[in-house]
Amino acid sequence: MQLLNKFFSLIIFSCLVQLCFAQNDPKPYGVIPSERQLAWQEREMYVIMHFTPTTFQNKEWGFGDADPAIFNPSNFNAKNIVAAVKAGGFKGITVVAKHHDGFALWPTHSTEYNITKSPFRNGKGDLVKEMQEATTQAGLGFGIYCSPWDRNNANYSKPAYINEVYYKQLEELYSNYGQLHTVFYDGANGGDGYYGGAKEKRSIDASTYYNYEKIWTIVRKMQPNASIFSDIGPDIRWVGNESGFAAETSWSTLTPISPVKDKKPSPGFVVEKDLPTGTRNGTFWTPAECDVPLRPGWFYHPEQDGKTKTPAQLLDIYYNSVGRSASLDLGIAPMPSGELHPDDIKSLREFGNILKQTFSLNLATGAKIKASNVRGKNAKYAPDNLVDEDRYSYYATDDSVTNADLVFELKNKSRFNVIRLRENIKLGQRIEAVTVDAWIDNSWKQIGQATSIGGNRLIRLNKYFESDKVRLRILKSPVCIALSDFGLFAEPNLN
Ligand code: FUL
Repeated sequence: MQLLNKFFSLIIFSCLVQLCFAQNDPKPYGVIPSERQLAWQEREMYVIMHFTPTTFQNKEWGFGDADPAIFNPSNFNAKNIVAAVKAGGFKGITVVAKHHDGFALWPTHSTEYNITKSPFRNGKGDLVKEMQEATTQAGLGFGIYCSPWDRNNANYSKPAYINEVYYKQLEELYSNYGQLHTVFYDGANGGDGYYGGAKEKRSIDASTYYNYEKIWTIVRKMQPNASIFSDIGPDIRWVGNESGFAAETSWSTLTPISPVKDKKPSPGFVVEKDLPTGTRNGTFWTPAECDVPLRPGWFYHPEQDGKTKTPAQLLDIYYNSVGRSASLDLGIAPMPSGELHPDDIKSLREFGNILKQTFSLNLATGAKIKASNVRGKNAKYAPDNLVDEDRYSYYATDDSVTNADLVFELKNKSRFNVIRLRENIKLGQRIEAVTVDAWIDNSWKQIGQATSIGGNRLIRLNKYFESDKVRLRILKSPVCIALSDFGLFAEPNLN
């Protein structure tokens, strides 16, 4: 009898455990983002500014021999540049403090080849500082790019350049320019250059020369909030092209593969074909950044006037970068006067206005939502979480349920052409396939579909649909669902 009692108690106890377990938060799936990466995901768009003596030579890659005297922008005003960027809706500015030509835009102690040798502000200028102050004042994040490749330095390719010049430059930049939200590490490495007058070709072993492990340690110590961008992360990966597009299926995780067995993958030394898609269930949380210039080149060239990307082209890029869980890092390039071209300012402003108009009203807000399953029937995981403004409150299913149907009865019949989905990525990237249907003429019609979701997925439809009922079908996920956002939006002026 006692044995039977014990047996029943055990059963009751295990049922209680199961009940409680069903109401616990889902376990994270795979690797998850750091706080720094969550902040990066929310930032979505920033710009990168290229402006050095190379601009005055009308080149894309300065050889490293330009006379500093040519760097003389008569109308440079950081506030004007920042205002144009802000009007575009961008939330940060990265300054190329030194490009491959080796010219430092700040008064560095590491090399003579710097802004104090130019006529800018009578040799007393610091362009990085001016940009940092204007950027911070406008409430935007500031970032820095200091090219590892230096075509001016006589010691490039020898340890002396790394130890006595490059690390020193990073330390100066990471200690004197406030809190950075991102730092950019470029993969372009070695080749011909001026190299202190040697004018020759120099090559380096990209997997070992810079000792990136040491560089990451410097960044983490001096700028703990800065997301590190490079071909392989560690925080943000290059998307593998400069056209501004992530792959249709773009995972936020990556397992970087070395092109040579027994050598470590590094910036400039990685199998690039995996970068647009990332790696499903990859070893690291390393989402993509899409870097693409506003004009054809990263630097200003007068012959490219008239070729500034139009607001429509920028929107296309936006939906294929930010809309695929990546970030958009748009290149801006002042003219030799130090100003942005009026076409560039106009395009940025119009792009920003369209985004503002599109996303200011979520037509799914206030919808009545029915879900095929709610985790533990617990209000904490109810589908209402999908239409609040919180990126991390979420709808979840029971552990055993890996697909779901959600029907949204909209407050009003609505016309829309953009669908937004976000997972609660604090629990990893889970979903692999969804479809979206609209109730039209008394039946469900499929209007959209997507694969990877992650921190932000925008499905831009090829026309407007009008309905008062929309259905989201989550078709494939290796584990239970943890979706945080569902939105419906209408772009203005689409034919
Ligand atoms: C590239 C560089 O080689 C380009 O000149 C530019 O700076 C771009 C952002 O990164 O790899």
